[in-house]
Amino acid sequence: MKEGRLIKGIGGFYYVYIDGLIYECKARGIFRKKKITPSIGDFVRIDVIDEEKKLGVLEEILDRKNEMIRPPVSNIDQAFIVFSFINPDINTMLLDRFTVLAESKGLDVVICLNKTDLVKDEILIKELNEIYKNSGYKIIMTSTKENNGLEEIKNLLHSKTSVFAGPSGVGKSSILKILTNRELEIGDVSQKTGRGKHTTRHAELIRINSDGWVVDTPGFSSLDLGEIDSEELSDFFPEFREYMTECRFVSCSHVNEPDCMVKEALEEGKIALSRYENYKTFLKEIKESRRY
Ligand SMILES: Nc1nc2c(ncn2[C@@H]2O[C@H](COP(=O)(O)OP(=O)(O)O)[C@@H](O)[C@H]2O)c(=O)[nH]1
Ligand SMILES: [Mg+2]
Ligand SMILES: [Zn+2]
Repeated sequence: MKEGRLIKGIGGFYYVYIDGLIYECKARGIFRKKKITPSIGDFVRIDVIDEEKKLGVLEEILDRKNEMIRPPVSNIDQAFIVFSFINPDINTMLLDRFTVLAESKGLDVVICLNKTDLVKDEILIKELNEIYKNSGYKIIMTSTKENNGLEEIKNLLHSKTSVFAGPSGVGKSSILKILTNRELEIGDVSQKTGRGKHTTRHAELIRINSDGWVVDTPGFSSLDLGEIDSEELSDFFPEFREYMTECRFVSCSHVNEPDCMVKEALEEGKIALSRYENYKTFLKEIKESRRY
């Protein structure tokens, strides 16, 4: 048996990368019985049937460190959360949903704001840069049209599996196309809605920098905070962490309680208002969805 990484699945075949070679594999029936669907990103063991033709049988899926559902990808280390400044317009509430979800899966987060070439308003760039730097995130301003910031992204892709997530039309596939030299579906942005029309259909792990992997994902225009509990939500706002341990109540939700150090930090300008407001919105949403 050989160990490798599942990088693509199409029409019942699974493609497994082992030391620079790709084996086309069928899965054993046992997976269906156990209700496990192999997903890209899985570390797997295969039985090689034909070394010359590179054919094999998928025998075993190793334990997953984490998994994402849409599209299914497992064992992810890092999320690049990509938004564009305009066309489509940046939506910081949706951006913060992405950061919360990525935090909840234990991923390193890098925020990428694309289409700087379209921005006339330098203040907008500066403001967003400050908000997210202050939140503890790496933030990279990019343009695929002016080749801005792409090297910086590339330097962060070593020896990690990184997903590129964000709404459609923001330029995820365009960025990855330049970084990987691979044909990826680039969608036109609809003039009417400002959103991308095409989606990236087959998720696939693509090798980059000789030891990294990247995954393009289709865009999402909404995100459900589904599995996150109201008590743990504040853990997923990294800039709250140093203050929330000092709140008077251990169970402080940082909304109405007295002696809340998160609110104090907010008033002192140490926490960005937009981030705090989004926190409150998500908290309300989670509480309402659990009330039945
Ligand atoms: N002006 C500008 N347009 C871009 C940039 N990056 C991508 N686009 C365009 O935005 C549209 C959507 O790009 P695409 O990569 O398909 O976005 P995705 O849906 O996030 O994968 C395409 O028309 C791209 O040519 C950029 O940096 N500047
Ligand atoms: Mg795309
Ligand atoms: Zn508090």
